[in-house]
Amino acid sequence: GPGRRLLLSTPIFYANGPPHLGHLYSALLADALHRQRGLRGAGPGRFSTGTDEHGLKIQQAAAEAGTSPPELCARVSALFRQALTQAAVSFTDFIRTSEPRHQRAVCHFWGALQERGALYKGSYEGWYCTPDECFLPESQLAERTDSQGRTYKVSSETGHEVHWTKEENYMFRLSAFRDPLQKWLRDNPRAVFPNPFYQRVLHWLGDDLPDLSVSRERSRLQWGIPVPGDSTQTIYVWVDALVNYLSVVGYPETHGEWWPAAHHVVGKDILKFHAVYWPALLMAVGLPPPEQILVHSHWTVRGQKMSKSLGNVIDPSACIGQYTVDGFRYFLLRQGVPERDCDYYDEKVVKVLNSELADALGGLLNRSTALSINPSNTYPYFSESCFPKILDYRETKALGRASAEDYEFVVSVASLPLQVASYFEDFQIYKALECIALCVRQTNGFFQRHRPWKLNRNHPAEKLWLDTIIHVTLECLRVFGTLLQPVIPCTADKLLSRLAVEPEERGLSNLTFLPRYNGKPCPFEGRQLGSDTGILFHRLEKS
Ligand code: ME8
Repeated sequence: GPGRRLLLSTPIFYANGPPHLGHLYSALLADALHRQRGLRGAGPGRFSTGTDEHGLKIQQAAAEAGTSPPELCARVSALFRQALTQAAVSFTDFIRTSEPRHQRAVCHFWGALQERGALYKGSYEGWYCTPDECFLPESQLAERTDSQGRTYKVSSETGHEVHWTKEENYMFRLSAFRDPLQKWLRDNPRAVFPNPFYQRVLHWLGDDLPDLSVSRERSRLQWGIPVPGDSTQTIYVWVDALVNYLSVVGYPETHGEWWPAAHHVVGKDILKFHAVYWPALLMAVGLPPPEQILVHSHWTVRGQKMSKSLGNVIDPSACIGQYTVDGFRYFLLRQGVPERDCDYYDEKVVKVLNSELADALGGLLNRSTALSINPSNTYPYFSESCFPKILDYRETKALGRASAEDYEFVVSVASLPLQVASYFEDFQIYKALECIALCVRQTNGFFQRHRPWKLNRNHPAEKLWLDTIIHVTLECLRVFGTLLQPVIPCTADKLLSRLAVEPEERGLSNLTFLPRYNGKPCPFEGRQLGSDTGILFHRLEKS
């Protein structure tokens, strides 16, 4: 409802390497949701992102780079901040897990776990996967053979090698939370979204849920937060990282204003951490689980997994240089489908952007605002005599000049705002964009089939119809521009400014399409249009 607070988050990204396409995709999904909420006037919202800076992975990356972990983290964290800012990701909070405010929150959280009896000290033995920073049960391992014929074990999910490891650890009583987790999910069928991921989590909870090792021996892992009161142990990086969602809202002091109104956007690779461990940890300290976990799949590049060794890692900054900020945002959100993996290749970007942004949307704006058909450069008047309101337009013989096809088209654009809102609600931004693209095509069809450039402005009856055609087209463009703001903020601004739509008229909650068709006044009629007649989106060269 209105006035509701909400915290939207991205994962915090490992500070062991520069940002890539996948990181940006997560951030863009969250950004589009956050911007859309703001435009809806949905209430105070925060949008957090940041970097995950502790753990063996970072320690090793620093050693490889011949530097110290703090130095590496400062450098990589700045790269993330820069990449996200460049991509117009409108985060309100950026957290680094090496910050004192976060360390304080983690220590407090640990204390709360201990106080409530959720931790015990145990000796732990098992297959440990360093790159994934977790112990894995036999059921999640696979055997591999290297070129020398040596067999070794890997995580079947990530393919990373595991080693038999034995150590004294603090253990978290995760097993005690199997029933509460199942109940939480049953009571909240949208807690993990989209549904296939919800099913996956339920399936996991059908199996045994062993206790979780939540600390590492300090001798093996120095780069991390020491266990309060036991300096021989370091807090497990995932406990440390997950608590970031509380430290951004000021845990342990001011989180109450925000928690549990949190929506976490995460990749499917870290679903278990967010949908099993995190809610259990929260329950263990007496806090409710987050409201929603929004899960997306992965991008591959020309059919292959992105990896440093394949040299196919896509650098967001280079793509933005090539396709512009809005171009790249549009492509990723238009083509990325949360439920399944998506494949990236440059030819596809060029094709989508040229056809949908440059030709269809840009072309429509260009043609409908051309001075040759609208010499006064004003928002023209709608004439009811040309386009009278008819509900049963399929039955009735057209009274004005509009055809049954035109009525169908107007009805479909009129339903667009609600449709788009519901797709955003369902984390299907690609579908929202697909609907908008379809309506843009229909509007082009409408404009084209009436050949307004053939109408004579000096002939009174033809002028009414000409102005009505342009009015309807500009109304469509106004709706598209308003709805596209969360995805392509800069292009939408250009479009809306060209249509003389004032900043306070750009909200989503009071968006009405073609009010004159419904007998309501249209505040835009007669208004002088914007003066920037530049190209909305430049066509890209085939790469
Ligand atoms: O896992 N396609 O950080 P991380 C789409 N620090 N998204 C991708 C992707 C791809 N190919 N590759 C990565 C971590 N991502 C932890 C998170 S949160 C408390 C701690 C995205 O740097 C996706 O969202 O490995 C994935 O979950 C995230 O980046 C992992 O980033």
